[in-house]
Amino acid sequence: MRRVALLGAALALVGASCAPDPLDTYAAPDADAPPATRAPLPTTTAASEPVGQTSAAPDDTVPAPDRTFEPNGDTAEVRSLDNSFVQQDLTIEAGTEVEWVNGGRNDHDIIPVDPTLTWGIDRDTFVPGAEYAHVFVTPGVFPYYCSIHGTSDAGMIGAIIVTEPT
Ligand SMILES: [Cu+2]
Repeated sequence: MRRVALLGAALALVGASCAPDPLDTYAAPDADAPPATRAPLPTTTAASEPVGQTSAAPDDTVPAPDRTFEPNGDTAEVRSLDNSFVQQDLTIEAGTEVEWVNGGRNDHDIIPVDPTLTWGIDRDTFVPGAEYAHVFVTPGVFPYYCSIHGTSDAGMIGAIIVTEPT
């Protein structure tokens, strides 16, 4: 009988001393911070939705893809010289066709830095005088380079900066 009483007292002590304290200290900081920082996000998403095309919206099993825009008929030219792209950083609206012209005396190539992208042209095809065109339909920054005269971040490099149509 005495043992049972002691055990009961010990359990009561353990329960009383451990449970409340950690909960109090964790609850306070978490309660305030997240709502303040997350509140603006839904507003931005909702505001931009009507502008874009919503063909992919119903499929909720796949992450939302980048927004794409139809070709707009505009073209912009980049000259591939020996050994630089002119102009090096070109800003266009989504839907614009970029046309690279090899205006040099040497072969060049055009390789996107992002290896998952499929546009570009190899040196066997992009000989002096050759042209290569690609329509950029997705807003973003697309760095590229010539692998013969540069690396992904130095030498003969360029970038297409694609903005959302106004
Ligand atoms: Cu080159």
